[in-house]
Order: sequence, then structure tokens, then C-alpha cells
Amino acid sequence: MRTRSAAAFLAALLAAATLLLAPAAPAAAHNTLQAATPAQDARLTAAPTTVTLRFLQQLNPEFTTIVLSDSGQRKVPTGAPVVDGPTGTISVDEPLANGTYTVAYRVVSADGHPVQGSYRFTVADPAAAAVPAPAAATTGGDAGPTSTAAGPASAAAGGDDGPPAVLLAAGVVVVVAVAGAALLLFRRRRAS
Ligand SMILES: [Cu+2]
Repeated sequence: MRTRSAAAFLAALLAAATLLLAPAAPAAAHNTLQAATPAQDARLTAAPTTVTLRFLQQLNPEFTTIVLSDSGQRKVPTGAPVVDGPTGTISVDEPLANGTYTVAYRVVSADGHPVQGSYRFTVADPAAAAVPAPAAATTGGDAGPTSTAAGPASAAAGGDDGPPAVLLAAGVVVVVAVAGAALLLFRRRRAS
């Protein structure tokens, strides 16, 4: 009888651990970026006039944001996103100078949860001048790679809201340890 209740207790703890893990699963159903033009980390010899992002799921035009900014984190003038099924496109209003640009997006998943991310591409037109750097004014025509101190840690595509796997793993370890201790306690009580 005692053994059975201890086993039931352990089973309950394991069920709790499973519940802890469960919220990570629906992330698979979220919208994700499938393809982009310009592509991530592309180095273009001609400035693009549009940015097109293709996602896994249909986009809602009302909740689709695509923003282009330069290496100084200044917003580049673009048109509003034009949505066609799972694809969103913005037109770039002004010719882009040489430099590194960030495309940031925010869309919603089929379940209504927002998904956001960003990526960079570089314009390196040999015939064009470099974009004037905001702080470290690099005068002279040296078109070397100037973007060393750029924006926030490049959160690669697919920013998600779930807790990191390490935390989940740590949670499972704790739960299993507690379960083991509890089982030991039950056995000691039974023995005494
Ligand atoms: Cu969701």
C-alpha cells in the first residue's frame, strides 16, 4: 500500500514535470521567416529597391511590420508593407548608400501570437560612396568594413517567447531530484 502511494506520488511529480515542458511545444506552430530578399548576411553590389520576406503562414496585413534601418539605427524611408499571402514586401524610397542595414519584422502567427526577428544585409556598391558613419566619422574613400559596433546583439530570425531549453532542462533536473528525495523519504518512513 505504502509503496503504491509512493509510486503514485512519483508519477504525479513526473506529470508536473511534463506540464512544465509542455509550453515549449506550441512554438513549432508559430509563424517563421522562410526566405528573404535581400537574403540574410547578403553582400550586394547594387542597392535593393525592395525588401521581400516570405513566411511559413499567411500574414495579416493589419499586423505586419517590416522596418529597414541603417548602421546608425536610423529608420530608412520605406513604403508600408504590401502583403500577398505569406509574403510581405516594402519598397525602399531612397537609394541606399553603401553600408550594413537591418531588416526588422513583426508578424502574427495563425494562433495570434506575435513573432519578431531581424537580420542584416550589406550594400557594397563599388561605384557608390559609403554611408556617413554617425560617430566615428571615417573620412576618405576607404570602403572597408566599418560596421563593428552595430545595434543590439543580432537576434537572428525567429525571436520566440518560450523559455530557453537550458532553463527547462534545469527544471526537469530539479523535479527529478525532488522526486528521488521524496521516494527516499517514503522508504525510510516505511522502514522505521
Ligand atoms: Cu502561439
